[in-house]
This record gives sequence, structure tokens and C-alpha cells, in this order.
Amino acid sequence: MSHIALVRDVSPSLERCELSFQQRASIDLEKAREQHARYAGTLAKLGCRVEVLPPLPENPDAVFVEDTAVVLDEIAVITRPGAESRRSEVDSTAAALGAYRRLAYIEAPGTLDGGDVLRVDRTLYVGRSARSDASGIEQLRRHVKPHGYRVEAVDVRGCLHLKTAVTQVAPQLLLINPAWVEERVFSGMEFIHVDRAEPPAANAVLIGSDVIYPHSFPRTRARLELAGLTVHGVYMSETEKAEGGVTCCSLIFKGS
Ligand code: CIR
Repeated sequence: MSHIALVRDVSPSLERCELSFQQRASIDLEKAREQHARYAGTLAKLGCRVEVLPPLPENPDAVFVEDTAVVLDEIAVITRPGAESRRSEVDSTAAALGAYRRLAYIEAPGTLDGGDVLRVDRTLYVGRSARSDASGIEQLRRHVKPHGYRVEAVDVRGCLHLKTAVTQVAPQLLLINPAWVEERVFSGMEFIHVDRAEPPAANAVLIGSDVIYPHSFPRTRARLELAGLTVHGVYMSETEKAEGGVTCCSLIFKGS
């Protein structure tokens, strides 16, 4: 099954990004663009057809396309991002996704960021975060229930999104920072913990049996490799300064 990966180039205004937990650090735009191009190249190498969304130079966080939609095999739910500065990003994502999926929308006053939605089989775990509220989560539940998905709201603390705290790295295996989200909500799953020295290391992209993972977290990467996983390293230092991880920079879904 081939995958499509939607990405968007780094905006020149990235340095004015939203920040919730980190101090503002100066971002090398050239380097950010180069790293992003290599990230897209890794997606292509792993079999994704990479589609580049139109640039949004005035939207600092527009490279983090994951937050603008939740794409399932049956439907795409266009989000209403929790940060007001990000709301205008969704139109171009919707225009692109309309070619592949029936669209549904999170409506005001609800908010939802795609970074808060972790799909494991037919369960969508959704972070109750500063970005995703009860109304957004309930609207998502209504849209996906007819397609056989269960929505499970999960408390997250200390980080931006649920997927900053936990992502899937193999069929029954989650990579998790247990200080930010509790393991017990993910019943039936096994876990790899991030190394204590690398709190933001739980964000990985899984494509088939390949894991895309930042070079920034070598200790946790060693744990993934010890578990027998195939890891493809990417440099993400510049988007990490904007609190973005590897999942944030793409929307990956099955093509036809
Ligand atoms: C934001 O605060 O919205 C951006 N600076 C970072 C978004 C990262 N996205 C993600 O984790 N899915």
C-alpha cells in the first residue's frame, strides 16, 4: 500500500512561532529548510509520495501540518487549532485533502490539534491539552464513530501535545515519556521509555515497519534499536526549537 505525505516548506517567519514550554532560541532558517528537505527525502525513500502544500509565509508554524487535520482511511477531519495564530493554516490542507477523502470539520468554539491525536488500530487517543478541548474532542468522536473508531481522551501534562509524550513504533509498542502521560490508559500495549536525559524523545514516525527518528536523542534511539526496530535518523534541530517533532511536519495517509 503506497502512502501520501503532505508537507509544507518552512515559513520565513518560523522564528515568531508559538512556544509553550521552551525558551525562544534563534533559528537558522537555511538549516531548517535543508533539514526539512532531507526529512521529506526520507519520507520519499520509505515509499511515500510527497505532496508539498502551498507556502504560507505569514504563518510561522505552517510547517507543522500535522496539527491541521486528522486523516483516517475513511475520512479526514479538518481541525480548528488551539492557537489562534494557526487557524488560517487549515484551508490549504483542506483543499489538498479534499482530493483524497470526504472532509469533516471541527467547528468553533471547539479546538483540536492533530498533534494530540494518536491512532492505534481503531482507537484514537486524544490529548486533553492546552490546544484540544472537550468540545473539539467530542466533535471528533461524532465524526469518526460511524467509521468504527473509539475516541479515548487522555490527560497530558508538561508538554505541548499527546504525541510529544507518546507515539507508536511497532504494532503493539509505544514509545513513551511516562512523566507526561500515564501508561495505564493504553491497555494491551507494550512500552519503551524515553531515556530520562531526553524528555522530548517520545515523538517518532512509523511507516510500515520503519521508524523515522531525530538524531537529537541518541540514548533513546539506542533503546529503539535494541528492541530490533529499523530507525532512520533525521536532523530536526531547528524545528525542535519551535517545539515541533518528526510527526508534526507531515500528514501521512494511505493512497488509493
Ligand atoms: C505550536 O506551538 O503550535 C508550534 N510551535 C509547534 C507545533 C508542533 N506540532 C506538533 O507537535 N504536532
